[in-house]
Amino acid sequence: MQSALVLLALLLLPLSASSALPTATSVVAGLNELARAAGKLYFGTATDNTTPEFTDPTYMGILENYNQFGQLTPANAMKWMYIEPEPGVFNFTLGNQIADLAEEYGMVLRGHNGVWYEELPSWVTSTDWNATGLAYAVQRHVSGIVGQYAGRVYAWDVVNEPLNDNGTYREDLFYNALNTTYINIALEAARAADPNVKLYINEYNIEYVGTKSTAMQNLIKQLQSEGVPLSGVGMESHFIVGEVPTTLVENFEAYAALGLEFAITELDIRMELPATEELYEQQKQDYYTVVNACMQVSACVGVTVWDWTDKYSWVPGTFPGYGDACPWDANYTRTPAYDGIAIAFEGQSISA
Ligand code: 9MR
Repeated sequence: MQSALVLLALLLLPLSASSALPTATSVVAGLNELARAAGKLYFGTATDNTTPEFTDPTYMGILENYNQFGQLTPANAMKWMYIEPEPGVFNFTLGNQIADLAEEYGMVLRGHNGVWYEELPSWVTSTDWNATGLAYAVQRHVSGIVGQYAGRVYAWDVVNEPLNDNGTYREDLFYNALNTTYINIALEAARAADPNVKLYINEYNIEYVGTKSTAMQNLIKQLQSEGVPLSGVGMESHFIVGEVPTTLVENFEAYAALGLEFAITELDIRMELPATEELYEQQKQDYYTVVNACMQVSACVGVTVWDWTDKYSWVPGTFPGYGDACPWDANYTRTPAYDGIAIAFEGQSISA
C-alpha cells in the first residue's frame, strides 16, 4: 500500500505547478566564480538574520557556498534601529553574525546602511531635533558603526536613498534639520572611522538616464567640489520583468566619468504572478541585460542580488501580486534568470 502511494506521488510530481516552469540549464560552478573570472570583485547577495533565514539549513547551505556568493550585505542587521537602539548604545550582535559569516567564507562584506529615513529607532524619530543635536547624533552613529567594522567592510552605504524620484531631496528628518549637510557629516565621519573603506551613496531609480540620475550626479559633483570623501555609487536595481531600462550602460559611463566606482547593490526583477514560461524567459533576458551592463563598464565592481531565493524575497510583501524576482525560486531551484546572469558573466551573447 505504502509503495503504491509513493508510486502515485512520483507519477503526479511532473504535474505540479512549479515543475511546469523552465529551470536553469547552466552547468557552472557558481555565479561568484564566474564574476571573478570576468574580473569583477564579486557576485553576492543580501541576507537577513532578523528573519528565519538563518535557521533554515537549506538556505544556509547555499548561502555559505563561496562559488555562488562572494559577497554579503546585511539586509537589516546593520540598520540604525538594530545597531544603535538607544542613544550612543550600540548592539553589534546581529551585525557581527553577518560579518563573521563573511569572514569565515572569505566573502566581501558591504555595510548597509548609515543614514536612511527608514528603520530608525524611536529615539531618533520621536525627537524634535535641532541642527546641532542631530549633527552630533549622525556623527556618533556613523563613526560607531564604521569604526566597529573598520578593516572588515569593503564598502559602506553611508547615505541611503537621499533623493525623491523627481530629483529633489527627500525631506526626511535629516534633511529637515540639516539640509544636505547631513550627507557631508556622514561621509566625513565614515572616512575618519576607517581610512580605507569605500564610501558609497546608495539609491534606486538612478540606474538609467533621467532626472533622478542627473540629480545624483549633481550631488556627487557638489560633494567633490567641497572635498567630501566619496568612493562609489550603489545602483539598487529593483526592476520589473520586461521593463528593464535601455540606458543602463550610457548612464553607468556617466558615473565612471566622475571618477567613481559603482556596484549593482540590490538587484531583483519582479514579475506579475502567476509566473509563466514566457515571463521566466523574459526575466532571464532581463537579468542578462543588467549583469551585462555591469560587464560593459569596468568601474562596476560587482553585482548583489537582494536575496537570492523567492522564499525570503521582500518583493511579495511590498508589491502585492508581484514576486518570483530572484534567480532561485522558493523551492531553491535555479530559474532561467540564473542562466541569464551566468551567460553575462561568461561574456557571451544571449538569444532571446
Ligand atoms: O529587505 C529589507 C526589508 O527586510 C525591510 O523590511 C525593509 C525596510 O524598509 O528594507 C529592505 O531593504 C531595503 C534596503 O535597505 C534599501 N533599499 C530598498 C530595500 C527593499 O525595501
